[in-house]
Formats: sequence, structure tokens, C-alpha cells
Amino acid sequence: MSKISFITSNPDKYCEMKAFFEENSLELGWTRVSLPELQADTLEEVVIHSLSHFDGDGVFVEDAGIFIDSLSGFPGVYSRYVFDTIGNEGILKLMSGVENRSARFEAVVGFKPEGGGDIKLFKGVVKGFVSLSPKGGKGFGYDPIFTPEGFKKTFAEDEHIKSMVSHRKKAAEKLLQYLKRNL
Ligand code: ITT
Repeated sequence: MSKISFITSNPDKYCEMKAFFEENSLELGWTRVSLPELQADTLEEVVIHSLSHFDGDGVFVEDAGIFIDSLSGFPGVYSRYVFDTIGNEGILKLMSGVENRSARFEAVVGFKPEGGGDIKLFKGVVKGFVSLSPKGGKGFGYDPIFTPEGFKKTFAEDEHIKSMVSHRKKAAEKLLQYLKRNL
């Protein structure tokens, strides 16, 4: 199998994905470029649009976001823009006094198979809650304000928990199963 490459501008996303590949004795290349941010309704649309900019194959992109129930799924596909503008403090302000803290992270991986063929999509979801304050230092993105269901610590407080149950881990597992079956 030639080396699969992850197209992303985000080092945190690459490092997490690389660790999942290494656990499966696979190398993961990094195509570090900024992807055009399409304003679309779903992560799947964003992923397909991003991949359409690349001629090569054996590559994948991944789009992720946090969907907050009491905000009707906001910021969802706009997670990057919202993080870069109002950030975690802004999200917590929007949720001030809100009792329903439930939320989920979603990740969609889009893989362009080697030698051509349709784009394959793999989705991972983790349910949890938005904490009342950021915990665990600066962390990656929304990690300091997200506590996964069944745990008491935010993703930023416990990276080990994140590596076991995250949306990215679940999408990566599906991608890795596909790669093992097909390559
Ligand atoms: P690429 O599109 O170049 O891959 P990006 O930073 O734009 O990188 P996404 O669109 O997938 O990545 O993610 C949107 C934002 O959501 C991202 O910038 C983070 O702030 C946040 N995010 C994504 N995955 C996350 C995770 O696992 N934990 C915390 N925040 C995350």
C-alpha cells in the first residue's frame, strides 16, 4: 500500500489521526494546505467540495464540528469561523443560564481511493455536554468546554479519553477498516 495522506491545515487534527494510524502500524502523510471553507449545510458537502480541489488519490480530508442542541445545532459546519471569532468564551456566553448543555462532536472523513473510484465517506459522532467553564488549559478548539457522555473531564483535561471515544477516532476506525479490506 502506498502512503495515505491527510490533507489538512490543522496540526491538532493531523496528530490525532496519525496516532490512530500508528496504532494500526500504518504511516500517515501530511499534505499541509488550507482548504477552501465552503459554507454548506452538512459536513459531507464540505468534505466532497474540499476533495474536488485535489487531483491526486490515496488522500483524505476530514471536516469536524460541534453541534449544540440548545442552539439548534450551532455552530455545526461553521465551527471554525465561530471558534476564530467568538471562541469558547463566546459560546459559553451564548449558553449562560441554559440548562440543557447537551452537544455532540461530529467528524466526516472523505477518502479518494487510489486508482480512482467514488469518494468514500466515514462519519464519527461523540455525544456529551458543554461545561459551565473552560477546563484543561488552552487545549485544541472546543476541547476545553466539551465533556463526553459517561465521563467527568473535558477532552482538554484528559487526552487519553479523547483518543478512545472521540468523533475523529470513530471516523478513523471506519476509514482504517475500509483500508484494511480494500488495499
Ligand atoms: P482543515 O479544514 O484544514 O482540516 P480546520 O481547522 O478548518 O482544518 P475543521 O473545519 O474540521 O478544521 O474544524 C472546525 C473547527 O472545529 C476547528 O478549527 C476547531 O476549532 C474545531 N474542532 C475540530 N475538531 C475538533 C476537536 O477534535 N476538538 C475540538 N475542537 C475541534
